[in-house]
Amino acid sequence: MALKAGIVGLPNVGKSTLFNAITQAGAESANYPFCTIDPNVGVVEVPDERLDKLTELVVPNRTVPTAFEFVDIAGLVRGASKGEGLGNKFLAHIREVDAIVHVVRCFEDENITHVDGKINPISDIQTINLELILADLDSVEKRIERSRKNMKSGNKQYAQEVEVLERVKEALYNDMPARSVELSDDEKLIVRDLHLLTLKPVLYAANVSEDGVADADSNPFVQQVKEFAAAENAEVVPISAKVEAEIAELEGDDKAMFLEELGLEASGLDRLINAAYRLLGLYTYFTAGVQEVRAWTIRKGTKAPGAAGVIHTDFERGFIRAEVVSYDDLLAAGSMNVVKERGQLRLEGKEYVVQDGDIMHFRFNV
Ligand SMILES: Nc1nc2c(ncn2[C@@H]2O[C@H](COP(=O)(O)OP(=O)(O)O)[C@@H](O)[C@H]2O)c(=O)[nH]1
Ligand SMILES: [Mg+2]
Repeated sequence: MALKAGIVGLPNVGKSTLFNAITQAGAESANYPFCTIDPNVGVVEVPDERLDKLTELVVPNRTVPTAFEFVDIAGLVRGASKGEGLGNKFLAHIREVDAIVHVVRCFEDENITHVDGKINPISDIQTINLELILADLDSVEKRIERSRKNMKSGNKQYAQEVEVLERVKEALYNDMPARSVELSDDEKLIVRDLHLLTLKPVLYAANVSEDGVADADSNPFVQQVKEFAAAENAEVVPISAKVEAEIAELEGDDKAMFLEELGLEASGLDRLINAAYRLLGLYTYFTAGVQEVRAWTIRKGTKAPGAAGVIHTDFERGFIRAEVVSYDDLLAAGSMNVVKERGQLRLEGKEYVVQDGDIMHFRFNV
């Protein structure tokens, strides 16, 4: 399951700098066979304190975090929806990702040209959003036209389709993203078909200058972005791409010293990665044995057999039952034996919906 977050933004806002920092943090690609080999795609491991604690408890031969992919999507300029720059190619790349990290320039630097000549994060965001909205409007209008023709057959399904799509179109006309339209589950299915760009969840990465990174919240540009994002219920992660790129090259004590010099407690990258992971609607479950303690990624709402299938399709096909204990129960008990004594190891069947933090052991037969 290769879930992807795409990094978008205007030219010269720091997308590639951020992407390089993310990929330099380095993931053992052998552990993640699902990952694409492409210079613009990087694998990131998800930092998880629970995995560290489980490792201390079990002392396995190896520990493997879960991971997902970041894609550096270059080339968006004003007019992309009309074919400017990389135009449609760029938009096609966005269509393939599951969530969007929108990098916004909040740093000033005379040496780095801004495409519009001055720093204005809100206008930058709107420029990008407008291109996405225009592309979606195109898709929606085409589909409405088709559905109207099909309505003549008398099939009620098309009338409903037109009604829903008209609501989405109305929002787009008012410069609102498709995700702002409230839809029932049935309606979502209709809209999902169109793979709209503005339906994808978004978070904003406010790229601040290296000297302002410790106090990013008082940066007026960051404040503007936060206000804007609040209206869309979107998260903002202030980060200095340049600092992160420098941190990514350091290790151990050097890294700690550098962070201290900057007045930072931790790298902003971890926060960004975790925020993107949440944005993708993902849960983590664990397997914990002496060979390996490992984190696995599922979508919220996945049932036990589906979760087993993330490890191997055989596990899903031959699924019998799962032994499950919650992370909190295992941590409080201190060992699997105590968990069993306390009766906290549950046997769950095919209908069990896996929870974030579950520790699972699958019984299967193929
Ligand atoms: N001063 C400063 N420069 C930055 C920062 N982030 C990126 N840059 C510089 O801005 C330029 C464009 O960055 P790049 O990552 O290539 O932008 P992209 O076009 O969005 O991929 C490069 O020269 C970077 O070194 C930052 O936080 N502060
Ligand atoms: Mg770039």
